[in-house]
Amino acid sequence: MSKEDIRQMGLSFGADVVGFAAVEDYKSKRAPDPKTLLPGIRSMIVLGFREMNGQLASEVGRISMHSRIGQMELTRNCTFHTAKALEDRFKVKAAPIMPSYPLNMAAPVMGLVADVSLRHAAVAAGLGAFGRHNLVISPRFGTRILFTAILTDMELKSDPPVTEDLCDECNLCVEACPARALDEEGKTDNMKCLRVSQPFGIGGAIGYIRKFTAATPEQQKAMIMDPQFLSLYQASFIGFQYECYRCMAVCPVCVDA
Ligand code: B12
Repeated sequence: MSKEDIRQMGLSFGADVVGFAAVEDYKSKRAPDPKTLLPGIRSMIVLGFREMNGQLASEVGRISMHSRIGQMELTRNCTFHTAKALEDRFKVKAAPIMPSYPLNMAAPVMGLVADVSLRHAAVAAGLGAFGRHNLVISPRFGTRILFTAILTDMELKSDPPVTEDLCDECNLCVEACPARALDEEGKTDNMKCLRVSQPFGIGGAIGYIRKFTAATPEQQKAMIMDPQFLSLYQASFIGFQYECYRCMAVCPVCVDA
């Protein structure tokens, strides 16, 4: 089975781009050593899925989120089916890594460092390069791309890296960030980003529970009908729900629409 056959398999299940990284070329300072995740790991197959232009054109978080939910389903199905097809046909080990959760919620990482840093995996697999917004820019889809991966014991050589500097340092992402989370170069201020991008995330839930437990029974009655609580309830079954996509949306690299 050649890399080209595997690439075609990923594309046929719905990926827009597929790249390969030998495990030695994957370098994330903070994510764990991949050998602790899959014994005998030799390579990573990285899949990229373009984000919808309509999703990013809307200023309404819910409209963007409709697309993102579809996108998450596509990425999960495609990554799982590609991994399963590899195991079924070639007697190899293939462990799919989904786009976001589950994450290690224990301290000190508390959901902020994934088991596999998909941006570093994408860079190692020649699918893009980091930009000023600390996101990976693809030569084909710009910043409008999400990644998943498959860890495997197959021996696959890395695809050639993107050596071109794709970020034109226009600073639009920094200026457009409503949380000012990108002011410091090379670092995203996670807490600032989270407060704006996930108002109904875990931080919002903890704050609400604290307020609720300190409230009087009368106040509690009102709090159960509060839109903030109803949104938290909705997020509890939708999963991570982003209200902000600005750093992706304003990046002009490779955007035709
Ligand atoms: C936790 C998480 C978050 C957290 C923390 C982000 C963070 N700083 O790591 C929060 C909630 C804040 C977040 C926000 C967003 N996220 Co997020 N997130 C993740 C997740 C689940 C884990 C990231 C992780 O492990 N980080 C810890 C490690 C990687 O950090 P690190 O080694 O220290 O590297 C950091 C810096 O050192 C720096 N860096 C490292 N090397 C280099 C090299 C250069 C040259 C430069 C400039 C910088 C740089 O960039 C990193 C980020 O700060 C990944 C999925 C995954 N499994 O990877 C998605 C992921 C990174 N998120 C993604 C996206 C799209 C977003 C948002 C746009 C939200 C949205 N609406 O979707 C924002 C963007 C914020 C931003 N501009 O940084 C995409 C990025 C796709 C892409 N094209 O790069 C990912 C890969 C999800 C996916 N499946 O595609 N995210």
